[in-house]
Amino acid sequence: QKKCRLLVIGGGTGGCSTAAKFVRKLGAGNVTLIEPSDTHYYQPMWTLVGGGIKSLDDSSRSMKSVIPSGCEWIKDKAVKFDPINNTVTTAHGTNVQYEYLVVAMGLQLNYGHVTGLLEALERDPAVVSNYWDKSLVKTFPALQKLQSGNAIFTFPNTPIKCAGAPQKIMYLADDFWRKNGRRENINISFNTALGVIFGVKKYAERLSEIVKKRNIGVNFNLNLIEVKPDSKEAIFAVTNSDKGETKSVKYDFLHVTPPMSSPDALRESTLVDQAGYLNVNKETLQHVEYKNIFGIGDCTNVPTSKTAAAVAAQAGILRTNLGAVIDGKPVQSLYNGYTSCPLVTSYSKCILAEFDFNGQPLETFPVDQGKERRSMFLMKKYFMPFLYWNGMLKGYWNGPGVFRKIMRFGQ
Ligand code: FAD
Ligand code: UQ1
Repeated sequence: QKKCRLLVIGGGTGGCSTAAKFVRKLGAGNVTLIEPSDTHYYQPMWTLVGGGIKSLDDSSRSMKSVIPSGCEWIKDKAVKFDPINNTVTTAHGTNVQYEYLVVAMGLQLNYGHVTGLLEALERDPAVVSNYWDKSLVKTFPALQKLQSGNAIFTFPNTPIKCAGAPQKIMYLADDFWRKNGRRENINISFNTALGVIFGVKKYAERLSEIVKKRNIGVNFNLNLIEVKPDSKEAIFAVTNSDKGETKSVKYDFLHVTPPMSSPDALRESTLVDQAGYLNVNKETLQHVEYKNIFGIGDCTNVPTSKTAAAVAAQAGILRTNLGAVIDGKPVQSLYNGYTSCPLVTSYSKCILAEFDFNGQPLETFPVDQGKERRSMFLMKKYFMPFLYWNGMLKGYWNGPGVFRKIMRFGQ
């Protein structure tokens, strides 16, 4: 049995930022973090790794180096939550008792929910996925190898992290194959379980123009359910048909975005809503039932697009509100749903989507960010990683809200 004032579950984007902020508030020795991995990845870089612009190494640091000093790290998995007795149990049987708990467990990738997919990822070099370090390293070699045929990119029927990523890699692939003179021999299609190309109207309109101009086929309401590497077939369920219709497509290249869910250990706890996500107040990030528990990032039921940019904005809200609870004051800082998705559209351009809970654009810069811009690409490639490692993980970055207010002053 261990005891601490604040316990953080998960050493990803949200967990490290939170731990850094609260080691400063509570002092060394008062914050404990549970995280099983040795490596911390800057996942937003994975689109660029898939495109061969950066390496997997560029996106990683040792977990030890990103957990703030003064924070105790238990290198283990949380498996049981007992919010009545304020205790979390790990896989190796350690019980940790806390005064305050922050849950930042991210999303679980369910590759196994698509029949044959794990096997295909293992033995077919043409089946790749940017969402998992193991399969991400296959993406660029497969882009280089493909000379002709059908290239398929999928989007599943569950919430996912970075909803733009399934198509960002498609735009990089399109640009890559054009530059290498092969594009005429390759058919590109985006097969998505959704009925729209992007959830925010402004950016969806721009992306629709782009796919049209680049001769990329978009097929809505198709959910990948099976991959057959022997016959090179991808089987999709037609989601708007009630007759159980399926559609089989031959692939020569297949980029899969897997179905995702809240992690099993969290889903099986009493802390979640019906869909299995941590049940928090979307504006204060405080658990709806247990006032000493807060949530941040992808594992919560906060109804905004799941990104590191959203986590940045949430980190500021969480710092204020959990800080208030610790000090015996009321919670009052309210999250507007800010999230951002840098939609990489080629090897030199990016549309920087930024929006709120209502899908209203909330753009930082005083220019039309719906346009493909080189400046935004450079920011994504060079500035964001710097900001992430040196600002965000150290607890100093709460998103660009302040800058937006300054730069758009008077508009
Ligand atoms: P994570 O950072 O995923 O961290 C969760 C942590 O919890 C992990 O370290 C995990 O090991 C740990 N954990 C899980 N289960 C347990 C357990 N039982 N016990 C203890 N620990 C546990 N965001 C952007 O803002 N911009 C982008 O351009 C962008 N592009 C992306 C592209 C790709 C390909 C991917 C995969 C993601 C992208 N994202 C992007 C999304 C971004 O990476 C996530 O939204 C962000 O990392 C979420 O932070 P988090 O703390 O909620 O979860
Ligand atoms: C952001 O804050 C963030 O988290 C560090 C990202 O994740 C990598 C982003 O992609 C973006 C776009 C932001 C927003 C920041 C600015 C300066 C617009």
